[in-house]
Amino acid sequence: MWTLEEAQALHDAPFNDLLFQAQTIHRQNFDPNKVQLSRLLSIKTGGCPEDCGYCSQSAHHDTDLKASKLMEVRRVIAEATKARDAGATRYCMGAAWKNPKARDMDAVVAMVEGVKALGMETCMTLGMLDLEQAALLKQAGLDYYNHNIDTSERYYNEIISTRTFADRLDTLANVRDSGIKVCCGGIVGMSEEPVDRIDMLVTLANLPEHPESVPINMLIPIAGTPLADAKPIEPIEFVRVIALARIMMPKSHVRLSAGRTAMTDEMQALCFFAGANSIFVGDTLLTADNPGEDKDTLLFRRLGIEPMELEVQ
Ligand code: SAM
Ligand code: DTB
Ligand code: SF4
Repeated sequence: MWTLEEAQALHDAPFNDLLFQAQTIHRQNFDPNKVQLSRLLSIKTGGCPEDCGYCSQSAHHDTDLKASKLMEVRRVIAEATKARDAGATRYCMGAAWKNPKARDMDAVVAMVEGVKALGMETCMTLGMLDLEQAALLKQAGLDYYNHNIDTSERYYNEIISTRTFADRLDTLANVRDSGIKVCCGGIVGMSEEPVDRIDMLVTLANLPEHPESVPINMLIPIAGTPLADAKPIEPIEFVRVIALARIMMPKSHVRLSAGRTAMTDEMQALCFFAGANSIFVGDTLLTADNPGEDKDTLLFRRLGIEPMELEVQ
């Protein structure tokens, strides 16, 4: 169990000491020159009843986004095939729902089965899940479920009012109990205090089991959302958060998630050194821009990084 004081002391250590420790732990657990590639697809975009202050897809905010219905299964599989052929090993499908409805489950199950049959790992993020829905997804072969705590418990209420921090933890417990692997992280750069970032990592590291994947998103400011003008996080501070995540959850894949288009190559290189070993590839995330294949291929070549192969189960 981590205390906030222990995590804070690590976070505040001289930068070189923090990075040396993070890289040492990283090497004890992973090949330091391999990064896992995931690909996202928004299977149901916009019109979300939740009011997450950062999100382009919330019906509460006046963003430019066009809402759409649930995508057809065969289109999802066609997109996943392209991602696999471009080197992605995990396919992550996201829907802008508070929770999946009973009538959606057949289609969602067919998507998991279809993508799995392509030989990729599957991940979904569909909002809250009850135990029954989690069991159904597990049975379909779902490998991961993404559900983020987003920030500290203290700051959470400033960002989202339509569901609680405890609701998030309940869904995470249902996912864990069903035997699906957990992908859970958060966002930094939402005008939170440093202590909120540290406390978020303490909550993650003190879950009954560490999430197998920990996405660290840097806020992508979206016009029309309450966080459109949030002050960007300072790059060195962002790298400290990655290093802390690596040290506190040594065996988890730490994903350098949203926000890479606003990062320099040097900042991303420091994040990889600090222990990040997963990214989203492709030129879009769910609705926002991502660097795209050419840029990432070039960056990996310059850093001598290679895509991580799928572990044989
Ligand atoms: N609706 C589902 C949910 O919220 O659980 C899944 C999709 S939601 C878009 C997945 C995660 O993306 C959020 O929890 C948040 O951490 C991240 N995210 C959303 N918008 C973002 C933004 N503008 N910048 C950075 N991260 C963002
Ligand atoms: C996560 O932590 N980041 C991804 C994934 N989980 C679903 C989503 C990032 C979304 C970025 C904003 C957008 O594309 O709308
Ligand atoms: Fe809806 Fe997810 Fe966006 Fe929140 S983050 S508004 S739950 S799509």
